[in-house]
Amino acid sequence: MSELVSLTKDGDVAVITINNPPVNALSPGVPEGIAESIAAIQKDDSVKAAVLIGGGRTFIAGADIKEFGKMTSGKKDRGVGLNPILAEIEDCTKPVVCAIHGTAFGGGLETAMACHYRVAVPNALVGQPECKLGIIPGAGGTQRLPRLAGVAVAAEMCAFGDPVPAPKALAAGIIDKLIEGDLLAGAVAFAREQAASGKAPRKTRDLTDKISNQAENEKGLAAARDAVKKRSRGLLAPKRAVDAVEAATKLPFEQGVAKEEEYFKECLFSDQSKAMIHVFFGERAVAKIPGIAKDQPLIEIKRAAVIGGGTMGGGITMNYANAGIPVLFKEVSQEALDKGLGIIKKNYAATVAKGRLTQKQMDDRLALIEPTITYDKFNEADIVVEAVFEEMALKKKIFAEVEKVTRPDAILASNTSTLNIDEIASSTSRPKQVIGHHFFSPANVMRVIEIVRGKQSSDAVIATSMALSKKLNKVGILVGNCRGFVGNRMFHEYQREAQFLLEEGAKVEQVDAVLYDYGMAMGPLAVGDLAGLDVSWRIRKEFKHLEKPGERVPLVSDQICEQGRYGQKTGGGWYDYEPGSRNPIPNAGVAKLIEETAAKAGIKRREISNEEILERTLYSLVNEGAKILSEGLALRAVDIDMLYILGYGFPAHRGGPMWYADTVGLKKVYDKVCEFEKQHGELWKPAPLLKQLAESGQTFADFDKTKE
Ligand code: T1G
Repeated sequence: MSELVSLTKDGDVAVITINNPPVNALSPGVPEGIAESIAAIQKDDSVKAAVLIGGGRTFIAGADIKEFGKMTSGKKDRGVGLNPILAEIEDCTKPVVCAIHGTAFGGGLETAMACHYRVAVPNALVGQPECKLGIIPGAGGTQRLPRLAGVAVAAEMCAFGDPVPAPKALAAGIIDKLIEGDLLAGAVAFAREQAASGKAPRKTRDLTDKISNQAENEKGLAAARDAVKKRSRGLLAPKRAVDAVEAATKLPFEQGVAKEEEYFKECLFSDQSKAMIHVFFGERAVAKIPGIAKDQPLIEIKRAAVIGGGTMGGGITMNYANAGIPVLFKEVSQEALDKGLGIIKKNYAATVAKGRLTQKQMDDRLALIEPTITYDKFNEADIVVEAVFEEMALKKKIFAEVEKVTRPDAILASNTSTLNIDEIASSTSRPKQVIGHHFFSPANVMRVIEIVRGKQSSDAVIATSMALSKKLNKVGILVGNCRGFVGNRMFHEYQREAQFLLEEGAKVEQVDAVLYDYGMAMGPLAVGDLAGLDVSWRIRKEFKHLEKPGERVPLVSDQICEQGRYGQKTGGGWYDYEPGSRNPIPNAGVAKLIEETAAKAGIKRREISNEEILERTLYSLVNEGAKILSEGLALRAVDIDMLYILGYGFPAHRGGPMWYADTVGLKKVYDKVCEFEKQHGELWKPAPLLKQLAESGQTFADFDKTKE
C-alpha cells in the first residue's frame, strides 16, 4: 500500500498495519492507506475478515495535530475529512477487527469504533482527549461512542478527555475482548471467529439500544453538564462535546455527524483551541535544550535524599517514592521528622480514601522513604535535594555539610524558589554538581520543576535533571540564575501591580475577581494567602538591601504580616478564613489599612476599571518575561508560558502570558506599557524585545522560531 500503511495476509485474514512513528498519528497518507486496504480486501475473495493494528509502540494516537494549523490558516480543508473513510471501513462486508495496544486516542478511537469489533491488550488506553486541545471529536466519536457505551460514559469521556483503561472500556462496551499475550494472533483468531459465525458485520452507527432510553439520556446529559460547570470553567469545547453527544440521542447518525462537524469547526477556529494546541506542543518543546547533545550521558538516579521535612520537603520526597526511587528523608530532630512523616502519611491516606491509590501502593511507597536525622547513608545517594528555610546562610551551611558526606558525582540540588544558585554552589568545591530544582507547592501535585542552571552546572547535571523531571512525572523547564529565577521574578511584578492597584483604589476582592474571571485558578491576593504571606515577607527582608532609593514598593503587605496575618495558615491575610475553610472573606480592617496607608503616602485613590486591573497585572508579566528572554534566562517564550500554566495556575486556554500577548497583539501591549510608564514611571520601562517585536510586527512565537 504505502510505507505508512501495509496490507498483509494471515491465511484468510487480512492485516492492515499502520507504520507512522512515533504515535501512528493520522497524518496525510494514513487514512488514505487504510481506505485503499479496505477497498483491496473488499475485492479479494480469499479474504474472509481483516484486522487493523498499529505498528510500533501504539495504535493510532489521533489525528495529526500538526495539520490543524494548516486548517485554521486556510492552507487546508477546514474539516478532519475522516468520516468518508470511516464509513468505508464500517460498510466493509467482511468483519474488520481493530487490535489496540498503547493508546487509541481521538481519531484513533474513532477509527476503532468504525471497525466492527475491537480487541485490546489489558494495559491499553482508549480516550477522546480532543477537549484538552480545545476541540471536540471530529470524526464521529460523539455519535458512535454513546451507541457503544451509553450517553453518560460518552459525555464524560468527550467532555473531559481522560484515558480509559482497557478493562474499564470492556465493561463499558467500547471494546469486545481483552487479549492476553500476542495481540495480533489473538485479533486474527477473533476475526476468523466472526467471519465463521456468518453474522453480518456489526456497524456501530446502527446500534441504538444504548441511546434509546430518552430519560436515561437526559439524566446522563444533565450530569455531564453539571460536571462541566464545576470542572471546565470558561471552556467552550467541553460544553460543545456534551451538545454533540446530545445530538446523537436526538438525530439520525448522518445528521448527528454533521452537527458534530459544525461544533468541531467552531472549536477549532477558537482562540482557546489555538492556545491549547500551543500548550500541547509547548510541553514537548521545553524538553529540548539547545547546546546539550541529544546523547549526553546521564547520571543514573537510583537513590535520592531530601533535606527538610516541611511542606516542600515532604512533597518532594513523595515524588521520588511515587517514581519508585528509594529516598532518605532527613530532618534535624526526631520531633520534626515525625511531624514531616506524619504529613506524608496523611497525604497518601487522603489519596487512598479518594480511591486514586490502593493501600498496597501506599505501603510500597512509604517503604521507599527512609526517615533519618543523620547523614549516615548519604554516600549512597545519587542526588540530594535541599528544601529548608529560604535563608542563604542556612543553605550554604547545609551544602558544605552535604558535600562532605556524598560521592563526588552526586547531584546537589536546591529547592530554593529565589536565592542565588551560584552563591549556594560557592559553599562547595564542586559547583558543577550544583543546580536548582524549584518545585511548586504542593510539590507532590504541581506538575512542573523550574530547573535552575548555575554558571558551572555541568551538561550531565542539567540533562539528568531534565530527564529526571519526566521520571518524576513532572515537566522540567530550564532557566537561568537570577533573583526569583523566571517564575517568581515575573510573579513579583504581577504581585506588585496587584498591590499598587489596591493602594490606588481597587478592592482586594475586585482585583482577584478580575483575574479569576480571566481564567486564573486564583487571584493574586488569594494566592498570596494560600502560599503564606510570611514566605514572600522573609524574601523581601532578604533582598531589602537591593531596593533602589525612591523606588515605589507595595506598602501594605508588610504591615499585614507585622499583624501576624500570614494568610490561610493564620486564619487571615488579605482575606479572613473560617477554621478549616479555604473560602476567602473580605476583611474591613484590611480595606481600612489600605486606605490609611495610601492617604499617608499621598496616593490619590480613584475608581479603577476591571480592564486596567487585567492589563496592568498581565502586561507586567509580559514585560518582565520579555526582559528575561533578552537576558537568555528563559530559552523560549513557550518555556515561560508552560511555567506559568503548570506552576502559577495560568489558564491553558489562554496559552500562557507570552502567547496571550501575541493574541492581543504586541503593538497594543507595547503601547499600553508605554502608557503605564508615563503614568507610573520607571517600573514600566518597556522591555527592548517587546519594543522591537511590536515595531517590526512580529510575535513571541516568531522569536521562538529563531531559537529552533
Ligand atoms: N499529532 C501529531 N504529533 C503527535 C501527536 C498527534 N496526535 N501525538 C503525539 N505527537 C508527537 C509529539 O509532539 C512528540 O513529538 C511525539 O509525537 C511523541 O509524543 C479526528 C480531531 C500518545 C499519549 O490528543 O497524548 O484526533 O516532541 O512525547 O509521552 O476527532 O503523545 O518528539 O517532536 O507525547 O509517549 C487527539 C495526543 C488528536 C493525543 C504518547 N489525540 N498525544 O505520549 O510521547 S485530535 C491526542 C498524546 C483528534 C479527531 C481529533 C501523547 C501520547 P516530538 P509524546 P508520549
